[in-house]
Amino acid sequence: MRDIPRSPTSPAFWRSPLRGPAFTSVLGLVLLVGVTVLFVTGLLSYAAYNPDLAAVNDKTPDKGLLGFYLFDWPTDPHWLYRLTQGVHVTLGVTLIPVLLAKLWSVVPRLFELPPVRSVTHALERLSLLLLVGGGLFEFTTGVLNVQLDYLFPGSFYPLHFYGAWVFIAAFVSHAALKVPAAMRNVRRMRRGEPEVAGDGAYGDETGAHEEAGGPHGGAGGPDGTARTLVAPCPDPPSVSRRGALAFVGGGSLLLFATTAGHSFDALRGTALLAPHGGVEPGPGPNGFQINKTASYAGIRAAETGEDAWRLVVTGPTGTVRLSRAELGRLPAHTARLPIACVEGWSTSDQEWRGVRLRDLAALVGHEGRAPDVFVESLQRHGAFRHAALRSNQVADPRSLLALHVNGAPLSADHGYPARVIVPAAPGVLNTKWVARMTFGRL
Ligand SMILES: Nc1nc2c(c(=O)[nH]1)N[C@H]1C(S)=C(S)[C@@H](COP(=O)(O)O)O[C@H]1N2
Ligand SMILES: [Mo]
Repeated sequence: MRDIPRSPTSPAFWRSPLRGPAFTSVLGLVLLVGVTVLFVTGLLSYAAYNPDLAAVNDKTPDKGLLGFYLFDWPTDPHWLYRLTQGVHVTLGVTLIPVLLAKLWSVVPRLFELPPVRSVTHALERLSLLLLVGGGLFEFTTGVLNVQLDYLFPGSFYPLHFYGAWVFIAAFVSHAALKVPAAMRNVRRMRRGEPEVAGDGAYGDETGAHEEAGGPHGGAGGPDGTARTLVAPCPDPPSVSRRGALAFVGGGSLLLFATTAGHSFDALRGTALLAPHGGVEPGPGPNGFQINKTASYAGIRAAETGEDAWRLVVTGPTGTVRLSRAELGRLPAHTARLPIACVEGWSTSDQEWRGVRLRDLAALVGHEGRAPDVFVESLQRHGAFRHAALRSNQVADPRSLLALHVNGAPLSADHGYPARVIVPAAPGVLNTKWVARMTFGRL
C-alpha cells in the first residue's frame, strides 16, 4: 500500500489523475470568453438601469471613474435589454459548472508551502485571492438575485457592480499571464502529448508562476521549474480527461436548457430552474409573468378605484390631475413591447395601449422637445417604487403610460390603474401603479 500524506500542503496528497495543465487550460479558455461576455453585458445592464440622471436610479453612488462609460440607453431595437440581460443571466448560470471545475482543478495551489516566498509571489497570491474571491462573489450574488431577489433589498446593485470591477481587474491580469501557456497546453493536448508530473516542460510556462518542487519531489523540477498540477502519485483513472470535460459541459448544457427559456421563447417549456421561466403563470390577456404582485407591494383596491385614484402630472406650467376616465379620453396608442427584468427573465411582446409619455409631457408645458421624467408609484416601500427615465425614452412614440394590455384593462398585479412601458428598457423602469409623474430636469 502506498503511503499517502495526510496534509493537503503536500503535492502527493492530491491524487486525481484528471488534474493537469490541459484540463485547467481548457476550462480557463472557456471562462476567458464567457466571463468577457458577462462583463460586457453586465456593464450594459448598468448603463440601461443607471441613467446617472437622478439619485433614484443611481444604485452605485460615488461610482466616479467607474461610471465613465455610461451612455443614454437606446430605445431600439425594442428587445435590446431582453437580449443583453438574457445572455448575461443565462450565460452566468451556464458557466457555473465550468467555474467550479476550474477552481477544483487548481485547488492544490491553495495549499502550497511556503505560502509566500517573495514579494512578487505575495502579490501574485493576492491577485489570485481577488480573482477567486471576486469570481465566487459575482456568481453567488448573481444567482441569489435571480433566485431570491428579496435577499437584496436594493444593495445587490452596488455589490455586484463593485465586485465586477475587482473581479475583472484580477481576471485581466490573470489572463494576460496565463493565456499563452493555456493555448500551448491545449494544442499539445490535441496532439495527444502526455502530461508528466514535474517535468516542467508541459506546465505552466509563464515565468511568473515558476514554483519550487515540494518535499515529495516530482511536483516540480529541482531547478524550480513549473509545478504542473499533475498528481505525482495519481490514483488509477475512473474517467478520462475528455470524459470529465464532457461531464462539465453536460452540466452546463443541462443548466442552459433549464434556464434559457426564461428569456428565449423557443425554450419556454424547459425553463424549470428559472423562477420566472416555464409556461405563462395564468390564462387571458394579463396571464404573462408578474414580478411583484399588488398585494406584495401593499397596493390596496381602495386607492386604485375610479373615485380615489388620480394621476398627478407636474411640469413647468404647473400640475394636472387626471382620473383614469380622463386619461382614457386622451389620444391612445398601441405598442408591442416585452417586459425584460434585470433578473434575466423576459416576456414575449405584449400589446400595450395607453397615452404617450411625450403627450403627457406636453400637457404640462413640454411641447416639442421631450424632457426627463421622474415616475412615482402608489407603492410606499421598496426600491422599485420610483424610477427616472431619460428624454430619449420619453420622446419615443412607443413609450406609454399604459391602461390596457392585450385588449383588457391592466390587472392589479400588472399595475392597474396605469403603468409605464418603455421600449428596450429594463423592467424595473416600467413602474406599476403610477401615481405621479414629474417632467423636467430633476
Ligand atoms: N411600483 C412598482 N413597479 C414595478 C416594480 C415594483 O416592484 N413596484 N417592479 C419592476 C420590475 S423589477 C419589473 S421586472 C416589472 C415587472 O412587471 P410585471 O410584473 O408586469 O411583469 O415591473 C417593474 N415595476
Ligand atoms: Mo425586474
